Amino acid sequence: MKPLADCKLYTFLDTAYLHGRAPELVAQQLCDGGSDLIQLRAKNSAADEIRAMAERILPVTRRAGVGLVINDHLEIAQAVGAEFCHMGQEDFFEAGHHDISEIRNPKSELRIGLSTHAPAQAQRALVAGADYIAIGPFYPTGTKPGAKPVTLEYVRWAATNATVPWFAIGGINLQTLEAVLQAGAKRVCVVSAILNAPDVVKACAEFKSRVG
Ligand code: TZP
Ligand code: MG
Repeated sequence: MKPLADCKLYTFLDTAYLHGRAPELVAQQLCDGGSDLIQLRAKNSAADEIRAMAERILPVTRRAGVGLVINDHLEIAQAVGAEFCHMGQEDFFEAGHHDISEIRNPKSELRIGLSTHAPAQAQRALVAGADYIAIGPFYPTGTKPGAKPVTLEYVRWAATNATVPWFAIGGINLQTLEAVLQAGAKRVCVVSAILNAPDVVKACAEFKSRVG
């Protein structure tokens, strides 16, 4: 896969939006549309189902040179050989961790991303040694109902202060994208605007052409 700093479009295989489609098929469409990273996010699936899905997706992402991120499940990410695991504030800091070295197997190449919702959370994620951070949500989103949107001021803060690659997330669609880019984002996460589009490859490619 390309260096993380060059990864601009981070898309998702969120099982809530699959509507019966095979995960490896959608993974192929996300790759064909130009995703640089793909996260497997399966909030309502059991660990063995998530592992089985990851094993079906990984050959697709590998062939395309796209990094696979496993949400929440560190052991699965490590076991299947995914490139990344993504964790929220509650999975990491609120679970009592302070430094990524506490959870990373020193023999593994697994990289860790952390969600952040405010500059103070970003600062502690950077100190903890996160390989990347996600910042947001910027707009209300059905993908994470109840998450309170933050202002674009947070993008401006990250543009000046973040020392690892950072991705803007939350309610980003082809209409809201411009404001996020204008505020200084260079990398974005897009979930529903791509997975709910009539043509996933085309939607993905549209975002890719806008973020470079
Ligand atoms: N974390 C913050 S917002 C969000 C996550 C996982 C969901 C983003 O989904 P969408 O559909 O792109 O708004
Ligand atoms: Mg989580």
